Amino acid sequence: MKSAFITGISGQDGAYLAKFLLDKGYEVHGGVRRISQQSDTRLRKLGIAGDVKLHDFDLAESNGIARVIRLLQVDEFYNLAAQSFVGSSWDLPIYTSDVNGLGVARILDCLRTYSPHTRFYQASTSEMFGLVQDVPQRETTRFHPRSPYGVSKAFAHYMTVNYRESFDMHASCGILFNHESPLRGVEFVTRKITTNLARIARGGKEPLQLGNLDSRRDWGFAGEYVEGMWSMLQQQKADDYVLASGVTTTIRDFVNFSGQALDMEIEWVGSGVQERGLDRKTGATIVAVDPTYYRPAEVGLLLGDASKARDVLDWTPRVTIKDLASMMAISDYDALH
Ligand code: NAP
Ligand code: F7E
Repeated sequence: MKSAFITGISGQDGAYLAKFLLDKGYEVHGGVRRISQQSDTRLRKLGIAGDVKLHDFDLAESNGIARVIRLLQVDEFYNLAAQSFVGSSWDLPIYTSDVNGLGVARILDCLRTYSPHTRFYQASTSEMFGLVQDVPQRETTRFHPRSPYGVSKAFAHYMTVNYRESFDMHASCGILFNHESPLRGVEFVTRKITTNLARIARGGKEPLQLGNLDSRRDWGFAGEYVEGMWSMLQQQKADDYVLASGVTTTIRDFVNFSGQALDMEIEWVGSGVQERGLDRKTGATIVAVDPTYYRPAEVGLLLGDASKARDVLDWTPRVTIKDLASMMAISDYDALH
Protein backbone atom coordinates (compact mmCIF):
# COMPACT_ATOMS: atom_id res chain seq x y z
CA MET A 1 0.00 0.00 0.00
CA LYS A 2 1.37 3.42 -0.96
CA SER A 3 1.17 6.29 1.52
CA ALA A 4 0.72 10.03 0.99
CA PHE A 5 0.71 13.17 3.09
CA ILE A 6 -1.49 16.09 1.99
CA THR A 7 -1.00 19.56 3.45
CA GLY A 8 -4.18 21.64 3.13
CA ILE A 9 -6.33 18.49 3.29
CA SER A 10 -9.18 20.57 4.73
CA GLY A 11 -9.25 22.76 1.59
CA GLN A 12 -11.01 22.23 -1.75
CA ASP A 13 -8.17 20.42 -3.55
CA GLY A 14 -7.03 18.57 -0.42
CA ALA A 15 -10.44 16.96 -0.03
CA TYR A 16 -10.70 15.90 -3.69
CA LEU A 17 -7.13 14.59 -3.74
CA ALA A 18 -7.67 12.62 -0.51
CA LYS A 19 -10.73 10.96 -2.04
CA PHE A 20 -8.88 10.21 -5.28
CA LEU A 21 -5.92 8.62 -3.41
CA LEU A 22 -8.17 6.61 -1.06
CA ASP A 23 -9.98 5.23 -4.11
CA LYS A 24 -6.58 4.15 -5.45
CA GLY A 25 -5.86 2.27 -2.19
CA TYR A 26 -3.43 4.76 -0.60
CA GLU A 27 -2.98 5.28 3.12
CA VAL A 28 -3.76 9.00 3.35
CA HIS A 29 -2.40 11.36 6.00
CA GLY A 30 -3.27 15.04 6.15
CA GLY A 31 -2.01 18.16 7.90
CA VAL A 32 -4.54 20.41 9.64
CA ARG A 33 -3.94 23.55 11.62
CA ARG A 34 -5.60 24.24 14.91
CA ILE A 35 -8.53 26.53 14.21
CA SER A 36 -11.69 27.33 16.16
CA GLN A 37 -13.95 25.33 13.83
CA GLN A 38 -13.96 21.76 12.58
CA SER A 39 -11.38 21.12 9.84
CA ASP A 40 -13.14 18.18 8.24
CA THR A 41 -16.23 19.82 6.71
CA ARG A 42 -15.19 19.11 3.10
CA LEU A 43 -13.92 15.63 3.96
CA ARG A 44 -17.32 14.89 5.51
CA LYS A 45 -19.08 16.20 2.38
CA LEU A 46 -17.11 13.65 0.34
CA GLY A 47 -17.82 10.92 2.93
CA ILE A 48 -14.16 10.27 3.76
CA ALA A 49 -13.61 12.02 7.12
CA GLY A 50 -13.08 8.72 8.96
CA ASP A 51 -10.72 7.32 6.33
CA VAL A 52 -7.81 9.77 6.59
CA LYS A 53 -5.32 10.24 9.44
CA LEU A 54 -5.06 13.88 10.51
CA HIS A 55 -1.97 15.47 12.08
CA ASP A 56 -1.39 18.91 13.60
CA PHE A 57 0.46 20.88 10.97
CA ASP A 58 1.25 24.49 10.13
CA LEU A 59 3.50 25.71 7.32
CA ALA A 60 4.88 28.35 9.70
CA GLU A 61 6.13 25.71 12.19
CA SER A 62 9.35 23.93 11.19
CA ASN A 63 9.28 21.52 14.12
CA GLY A 64 5.86 20.11 13.24
CA ILE A 65 6.85 19.77 9.59
CA ALA A 66 10.01 17.88 10.53
CA ARG A 67 8.09 15.64 12.92
CA VAL A 68 5.52 14.37 10.39
CA ILE A 69 8.15 13.94 7.68
CA ARG A 70 10.50 11.94 9.94
CA LEU A 71 7.71 9.90 11.47
CA LEU A 72 5.65 8.96 8.43
CA GLN A 73 8.27 8.46 5.67
CA VAL A 74 5.45 8.66 3.09
CA ASP A 75 5.90 7.77 -0.57
CA GLU A 76 4.29 11.01 -1.80
CA PHE A 77 3.97 14.46 -0.21
CA TYR A 78 1.48 16.95 -1.74
CA ASN A 79 1.84 20.55 -0.59
CA LEU A 80 -1.60 22.08 -1.14
CA ALA A 81 -1.69 24.32 1.95
CA ALA A 82 -1.48 28.06 1.42
CA GLN A 83 -2.92 31.45 2.21
CA SER A 84 -4.71 30.99 -1.10
CA PHE A 85 -6.87 34.11 -1.42
CA VAL A 86 -5.18 36.64 -3.73
CA GLY A 87 -7.39 39.50 -2.50
CA SER A 88 -6.19 39.13 1.11
CA SER A 89 -2.53 38.89 0.16
CA TRP A 90 -2.15 42.71 -0.07
CA ASP A 91 -3.32 42.96 3.55
CA LEU A 92 -1.21 39.97 4.66
CA PRO A 93 1.99 40.22 2.57
CA ILE A 94 4.40 39.01 5.26
CA TYR A 95 2.19 36.16 6.43
CA THR A 96 1.47 35.14 2.82
CA SER A 97 5.20 35.10 2.02
CA ASP A 98 6.03 33.14 5.17
CA VAL A 99 3.40 30.45 4.68
CA ASN A 100 3.34 30.14 0.87
CA GLY A 101 7.02 30.86 0.24
CA LEU A 102 9.20 29.96 3.24
CA GLY A 103 6.80 27.15 4.18
CA VAL A 104 7.87 25.34 1.01
CA ALA A 105 11.56 25.84 1.81
CA ARG A 106 10.87 24.31 5.24
CA ILE A 107 9.23 21.23 3.70
CA LEU A 108 11.87 20.75 0.99
CA ASP A 109 14.73 20.93 3.45
CA CYS A 110 13.08 18.45 5.84
CA LEU A 111 12.39 16.05 2.96
CA ARG A 112 15.98 16.32 1.77
CA THR A 113 17.29 15.62 5.29
CA TYR A 114 14.85 13.07 6.70
CA SER A 115 12.98 11.41 3.83
CA PRO A 116 14.82 11.81 0.51
CA HIS A 117 12.90 8.97 -1.15
CA THR A 118 9.58 10.89 -0.82
CA ARG A 119 8.18 12.36 -4.05
CA PHE A 120 7.04 15.98 -3.70
CA TYR A 121 4.25 17.99 -5.39
CA GLN A 122 4.12 21.79 -5.12
CA ALA A 123 0.89 23.70 -5.84
CA SER A 124 2.17 26.38 -8.20
CA THR A 125 -0.31 28.70 -9.89
CA SER A 126 -1.22 30.66 -13.02
CA GLU A 127 -1.08 33.76 -10.77
CA MET A 128 2.71 33.61 -11.32
CA PHE A 129 2.06 34.68 -14.95
CA GLY A 130 0.19 37.77 -13.71
CA LEU A 131 0.78 40.44 -16.32
CA VAL A 132 0.95 37.83 -19.01
CA GLN A 133 3.95 37.77 -21.32
CA ASP A 134 2.47 35.18 -23.76
CA VAL A 135 -1.03 34.14 -24.76
CA PRO A 136 -1.67 31.30 -24.07
CA GLN A 137 0.61 30.73 -21.08
CA ARG A 138 2.69 27.58 -20.93
CA GLU A 139 5.57 26.16 -18.81
CA THR A 140 8.13 28.35 -20.60
CA THR A 141 6.22 31.63 -20.26
CA ARG A 142 8.08 34.22 -18.16
CA PHE A 143 6.52 35.01 -14.77
CA HIS A 144 5.32 38.50 -13.88
CA PRO A 145 3.29 38.10 -10.65
CA ARG A 146 0.87 40.91 -9.74
CA SER A 147 0.15 40.24 -6.05
CA PRO A 148 2.03 39.22 -2.89
CA TYR A 149 0.30 35.86 -3.38
CA GLY A 150 1.76 35.48 -6.89
CA VAL A 151 5.22 36.56 -5.70
CA SER A 152 5.16 34.08 -2.80
CA LYS A 153 4.19 31.26 -5.15
CA ALA A 154 6.95 32.17 -7.62
CA PHE A 155 9.49 31.89 -4.76
CA ALA A 156 8.09 28.47 -3.81
CA HIS A 157 8.12 27.36 -7.45
CA TYR A 158 11.77 28.26 -7.99
CA MET A 159 12.74 26.76 -4.62
CA THR A 160 11.16 23.46 -5.70
CA VAL A 161 12.98 23.55 -9.05
CA ASN A 162 16.20 24.38 -7.21
CA TYR A 163 15.94 21.45 -4.78
CA ARG A 164 15.21 19.15 -7.72
CA GLU A 165 18.31 20.38 -9.55
CA SER A 166 20.57 20.60 -6.48
CA PHE A 167 19.73 17.35 -4.68
CA ASP A 168 18.19 15.23 -7.41
CA MET A 169 14.89 15.18 -5.54
CA HIS A 170 11.70 13.97 -7.23
CA ALA A 171 9.98 17.35 -6.85
CA SER A 172 7.38 18.60 -9.36
CA CYS A 173 5.30 21.76 -9.69
CA GLY A 174 1.81 21.80 -11.11
CA ILE A 175 1.14 25.26 -12.55
CA LEU A 176 -2.61 25.07 -12.15
CA PHE A 177 -5.05 27.54 -13.64
CA ASN A 178 -8.24 28.33 -11.68
CA HIS A 179 -10.21 25.25 -10.75
CA GLU A 180 -13.50 25.30 -8.93
CA SER A 181 -16.23 23.03 -7.56
CA PRO A 182 -19.15 22.96 -5.15
CA LEU A 183 -16.46 22.74 -2.42
CA ARG A 184 -14.81 26.02 -3.47
CA GLY A 185 -14.44 28.67 -0.73
CA VAL A 186 -17.25 31.26 -0.87
CA GLU A 187 -14.79 34.18 -1.06
CA PHE A 188 -13.64 33.16 -4.57
CA VAL A 189 -15.64 34.74 -7.37
CA THR A 190 -17.23 31.62 -8.89
CA ARG A 191 -18.67 30.33 -5.63
CA LYS A 192 -19.59 33.86 -4.56
CA ILE A 193 -21.63 34.08 -7.78
CA THR A 194 -23.31 30.69 -7.46
CA THR A 195 -24.21 31.01 -3.75
CA ASN A 196 -25.69 34.48 -4.33
CA LEU A 197 -27.60 33.62 -7.50
CA ALA A 198 -29.02 30.55 -5.72
CA ARG A 199 -30.14 32.81 -2.85
CA ILE A 200 -31.79 35.21 -5.34
CA ALA A 201 -33.43 32.33 -7.22
CA ARG A 202 -34.95 31.27 -3.87
CA GLY A 203 -36.50 34.73 -3.46
CA GLY A 204 -33.62 36.77 -1.98
CA LYS A 205 -33.78 40.49 -2.78
CA GLU A 206 -30.23 41.78 -2.10
CA PRO A 207 -28.20 42.01 -5.35
CA LEU A 208 -24.87 40.24 -5.77
CA GLN A 209 -22.01 42.77 -5.46
CA LEU A 210 -18.95 42.12 -7.64
CA GLY A 211 -15.72 43.91 -8.64
CA ASN A 212 -14.08 43.69 -12.07
CA LEU A 213 -16.53 41.96 -14.44
CA ASP A 214 -14.13 42.08 -17.40
CA SER A 215 -11.27 39.98 -16.05
CA ARG A 216 -10.94 36.61 -17.71
CA ARG A 217 -10.05 33.28 -16.16
CA ASP A 218 -9.31 29.80 -17.47
CA TRP A 219 -11.60 27.74 -15.21
CA GLY A 220 -11.78 23.96 -14.80
CA PHE A 221 -13.23 21.42 -12.36
CA ALA A 222 -11.06 20.71 -9.28
CA GLY A 223 -11.99 17.00 -9.23
CA GLU A 224 -10.15 16.55 -12.54
CA TYR A 225 -7.14 18.70 -11.66
CA VAL A 226 -6.15 16.52 -8.67
CA GLU A 227 -5.79 13.58 -11.09
CA GLY A 228 -3.09 15.58 -12.88
CA MET A 229 -1.25 16.23 -9.60
CA TRP A 230 -1.08 12.51 -8.88
CA SER A 231 -0.01 11.73 -12.42
CA MET A 232 2.99 14.11 -12.10
CA LEU A 233 4.33 12.07 -9.18
CA GLN A 234 3.98 8.78 -11.11
CA GLN A 235 6.44 9.89 -13.81
CA GLN A 236 9.97 8.51 -13.75
CA LYS A 237 11.37 12.05 -14.00
CA ALA A 238 10.09 14.99 -11.99
CA ASP A 239 9.06 18.04 -14.04
CA ASP A 240 6.69 21.02 -14.11
CA TYR A 241 3.34 21.03 -15.91
CA VAL A 242 0.56 23.50 -16.72
CA LEU A 243 -2.96 22.19 -16.05
CA ALA A 244 -5.63 24.33 -17.72
CA SER A 245 -8.83 24.05 -19.74
CA GLY A 246 -7.63 26.15 -22.70
CA VAL A 247 -10.81 28.28 -22.58
CA THR A 248 -10.97 31.78 -21.11
CA THR A 249 -14.20 33.34 -19.82
CA THR A 250 -15.12 36.73 -18.31
CA ILE A 251 -16.61 37.04 -14.84
CA ARG A 252 -19.73 38.45 -16.54
CA ASP A 253 -20.14 35.30 -18.63
CA PHE A 254 -19.66 33.08 -15.57
CA VAL A 255 -22.61 35.00 -14.06
CA ASN A 256 -24.62 34.39 -17.27
CA PHE A 257 -23.86 30.62 -17.29
CA SER A 258 -24.71 30.24 -13.58
CA GLY A 259 -27.92 32.25 -14.06
CA GLN A 260 -28.98 30.10 -17.02
CA ALA A 261 -28.63 26.96 -14.86
CA LEU A 262 -31.11 28.53 -12.42
CA ASP A 263 -33.54 29.67 -15.15
CA MET A 264 -32.53 33.31 -14.85
CA GLU A 265 -31.92 35.49 -17.88
CA ILE A 266 -29.66 38.42 -17.12
CA GLU A 267 -29.56 41.63 -19.16
CA TRP A 268 -26.52 43.87 -18.69
CA VAL A 269 -26.95 47.66 -18.73
CA GLY A 270 -24.53 50.56 -18.08
CA SER A 271 -20.76 50.38 -17.84
CA GLY A 272 -17.92 50.60 -15.29
CA VAL A 273 -19.13 51.07 -11.72
CA GLN A 274 -22.63 51.85 -13.10
CA GLU A 275 -22.96 48.45 -14.79
CA ARG A 276 -25.81 46.28 -13.54
CA GLY A 277 -27.24 42.87 -14.33
CA LEU A 278 -31.05 42.92 -14.50
CA ASP A 279 -33.49 40.03 -14.31
CA ARG A 280 -35.09 40.14 -17.79
CA LYS A 281 -38.42 38.86 -16.40
CA THR A 282 -38.87 41.28 -13.48
CA GLY A 283 -36.42 44.10 -14.22
CA ALA A 284 -34.97 43.72 -10.69
CA THR A 285 -31.22 44.33 -10.20
CA ILE A 286 -29.49 41.00 -9.64
CA VAL A 287 -25.86 42.13 -9.98
CA ALA A 288 -24.25 45.45 -9.07
CA VAL A 289 -20.63 46.63 -9.12
CA ASP A 290 -18.88 47.50 -5.86
CA PRO A 291 -15.42 49.00 -6.45
CA THR A 292 -14.23 47.83 -3.02
CA TYR A 293 -13.74 44.45 -4.74
CA TYR A 294 -11.31 45.92 -7.29
CA ARG A 295 -7.71 44.81 -6.70
CA PRO A 296 -4.66 47.09 -6.40
CA ALA A 297 -3.17 45.28 -9.43
CA GLU A 298 -5.31 42.99 -11.55
CA VAL A 299 -4.54 39.85 -13.55
CA GLY A 300 -6.78 40.66 -16.50
CA LEU A 301 -6.40 37.60 -18.72
CA LEU A 302 -5.43 34.00 -18.05
CA LEU A 303 -5.49 31.31 -20.71
CA GLY A 304 -3.44 28.15 -20.32
CA ASP A 305 -1.88 25.72 -22.77
CA ALA A 306 -1.84 22.26 -21.16
CA SER A 307 -0.48 20.40 -24.17
CA LYS A 308 2.58 19.14 -22.26
CA ALA A 309 0.29 17.56 -19.62
CA ARG A 310 -1.85 16.08 -22.39
CA ASP A 311 1.17 14.58 -24.20
CA VAL A 312 3.19 13.34 -21.20
CA LEU A 313 0.57 12.71 -18.49
CA ASP A 314 -2.35 11.86 -20.79
CA TRP A 315 -4.32 14.50 -18.83
CA THR A 316 -7.26 16.24 -20.52
CA PRO A 317 -10.09 18.03 -18.71
CA ARG A 318 -13.64 17.00 -19.65
CA VAL A 319 -15.92 19.34 -17.67
CA THR A 320 -16.74 22.48 -19.70
CA ILE A 321 -17.18 25.95 -18.21
CA LYS A 322 -20.97 25.73 -18.69
CA ASP A 323 -21.07 22.31 -16.97
CA LEU A 324 -18.99 23.71 -14.11
CA ALA A 325 -21.16 26.80 -13.57
CA SER A 326 -24.26 24.62 -13.70
CA MET A 327 -22.83 22.00 -11.27
CA MET A 328 -21.98 24.74 -8.74
CA ALA A 329 -25.20 26.76 -9.12
CA ILE A 330 -27.46 23.71 -8.78
CA SER A 331 -25.50 22.43 -5.78
CA ASP A 332 -25.92 25.80 -4.04
CA TYR A 333 -29.59 25.99 -5.00
CA ASP A 334 -30.29 22.47 -3.65
CA ALA A 335 -28.47 23.27 -0.40
CA LEU A 336 -31.06 26.03 0.29
CA HIS A 337 -34.22 23.89 0.13
P1 NAP B 1 -8.13 26.34 -0.18
O1 NAP B 1 -9.45 25.66 -0.37
O2 NAP B 1 -8.10 27.76 0.24
O3 NAP B 1 -7.30 25.46 0.88
C1 NAP B 1 -6.13 25.94 1.45
C2 NAP B 1 -5.69 24.96 2.53
O4 NAP B 1 -4.47 25.45 3.13
C3 NAP B 1 -6.71 24.79 3.67
O5 NAP B 1 -6.71 23.44 4.04
C4 NAP B 1 -6.10 25.64 4.77
O6 NAP B 1 -6.47 25.23 6.07
C5 NAP B 1 -4.63 25.38 4.53
N1 NAP B 1 -3.75 26.35 5.17
C6 NAP B 1 -3.80 27.71 5.10
N2 NAP B 1 -2.82 28.25 5.81
C7 NAP B 1 -2.11 27.24 6.35
C8 NAP B 1 -0.98 27.16 7.21
N3 NAP B 1 -0.37 28.26 7.67
N4 NAP B 1 -0.51 25.95 7.56
C9 NAP B 1 -1.15 24.82 7.14
N5 NAP B 1 -2.24 24.83 6.37
C10 NAP B 1 -2.72 26.02 5.96
O7 NAP B 1 -7.26 26.25 -1.51
P2 NAP B 1 -7.39 25.25 -2.77
O8 NAP B 1 -8.25 25.92 -3.78
O9 NAP B 1 -7.71 23.90 -2.31
O10 NAP B 1 -5.91 25.31 -3.35
C11 NAP B 1 -4.94 24.33 -2.99
C12 NAP B 1 -3.56 24.86 -3.32
O11 NAP B 1 -3.46 25.10 -4.72
C13 NAP B 1 -3.19 26.17 -2.65
O12 NAP B 1 -1.80 26.13 -2.39
C14 NAP B 1 -3.48 27.23 -3.70
O13 NAP B 1 -2.69 28.36 -3.48
C15 NAP B 1 -3.09 26.46 -4.95
N6 NAP B 1 -3.79 26.81 -6.18
C16 NAP B 1 -5.15 26.83 -6.22
C17 NAP B 1 -5.79 27.08 -7.43
C18 NAP B 1 -7.30 27.07 -7.53
O14 NAP B 1 -7.81 27.60 -8.52
N7 NAP B 1 -8.00 26.45 -6.59
C19 NAP B 1 -5.02 27.29 -8.60
C20 NAP B 1 -3.64 27.24 -8.51
C21 NAP B 1 -3.02 26.98 -7.31
P3 NAP B 1 -7.79 25.80 6.82
O15 NAP B 1 -8.91 24.89 6.39
O16 NAP B 1 -7.43 25.68 8.25
O17 NAP B 1 -8.00 27.21 6.37
O1 F7E C 1 -10.82 36.04 -8.55
C1 F7E C 1 -12.42 39.01 -10.08
C2 F7E C 1 -11.06 39.20 -9.46
O2 F7E C 1 -10.68 35.44 -6.15
C3 F7E C 1 -10.97 35.82 -9.94
C4 F7E C 1 -7.09 31.25 -6.27
O3 F7E C 1 -7.51 29.91 -6.20
O4 F7E C 1 -7.01 31.18 -8.66
C5 F7E C 1 -7.59 31.86 -7.57
O5 F7E C 1 -7.22 33.24 -7.58
C6 F7E C 1 -11.21 37.13 -10.67
C7 F7E C 1 -10.24 38.25 -10.31
O6 F7E C 1 -9.57 33.98 -7.90
C8 F7E C 1 -14.90 39.70 -7.55
O7 F7E C 1 -10.66 40.58 -9.54
C9 F7E C 1 -14.52 40.31 -9.59
O8 F7E C 1 -9.87 38.90 -11.52
O9 F7E C 1 -11.98 33.94 -7.72
P1 F7E C 1 -10.82 34.84 -7.50
P2 F7E C 1 -8.07 34.36 -8.35
O10 F7E C 1 -7.66 35.66 -7.82
O11 F7E C 1 -8.00 34.15 -9.82
C10 F7E C 1 -5.58 31.22 -8.71
C11 F7E C 1 -5.13 30.40 -9.90
C12 F7E C 1 -4.94 30.82 -7.42
O12 F7E C 1 -3.83 30.28 -7.41
C13 F7E C 1 -5.58 31.32 -6.18
O13 F7E C 1 -5.18 30.53 -5.04
O14 F7E C 1 -12.49 37.61 -10.29
N1 F7E C 1 -13.54 39.44 -9.23
N2 F7E C 1 -15.37 40.49 -8.58
C14 F7E C 1 -13.75 39.04 -7.98
N3 F7E C 1 -13.08 38.18 -7.18
C15 F7E C 1 -13.56 37.95 -5.94
N4 F7E C 1 -12.92 37.06 -5.15
N5 F7E C 1 -14.69 38.60 -5.48
C16 F7E C 1 -15.40 39.49 -6.24
O15 F7E C 1 -16.40 40.04 -5.80
